[in-house]
Amino acid sequence: MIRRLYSLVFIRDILNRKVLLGFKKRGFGKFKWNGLGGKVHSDESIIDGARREAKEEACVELENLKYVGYLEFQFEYDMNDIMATHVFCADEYSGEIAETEEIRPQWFDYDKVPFDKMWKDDKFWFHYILSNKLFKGFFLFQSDQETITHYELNEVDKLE
Ligand code: 8OG
Repeated sequence: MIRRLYSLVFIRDILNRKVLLGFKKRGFGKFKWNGLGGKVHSDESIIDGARREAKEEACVELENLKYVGYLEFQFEYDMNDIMATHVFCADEYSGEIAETEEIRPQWFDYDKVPFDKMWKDDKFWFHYILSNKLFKGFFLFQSDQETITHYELNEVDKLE
């Protein structure tokens, strides 16, 4: 089994109850809204990977990242491969949020998150992001990347 490391970051505007999502213009997850993130490089920590992706995808600098969730994704087309995704929240940033070649960023009200245009699992765990809870999950998708065959999801007290 190969576990590949990924980061996923949600920037929150707690005061105004908004969360920043990016519309992915190309590659894996194309045409979906998602947090910022991607593959962690072999020469960086997961948190540094999360920071680098936020900068590359939406031009923002993040300091205080909170580790809030751990999700594993598996697709039936390759059962040997697990995408081990470390989920972070950030409540402050510097720099100017901007569109890039890969991502069109946009703020969404907490109650207007576009679940019908996101990965199918997101609606199961997104409430944890908005309520400051820690979580762990596993989602097995059919090869179409749209149908969830099996999942496990839990709120946890701590993440290792
Ligand atoms: O580098 P690339 O953009 O391909 O990385 C994939 C990103 O997508 C990475 O941040 C992890 C994230 N991701 C998945 N599956 C899912 C999913 O089901 N839901 C969400 N919200 N993000 C996902 O790979």
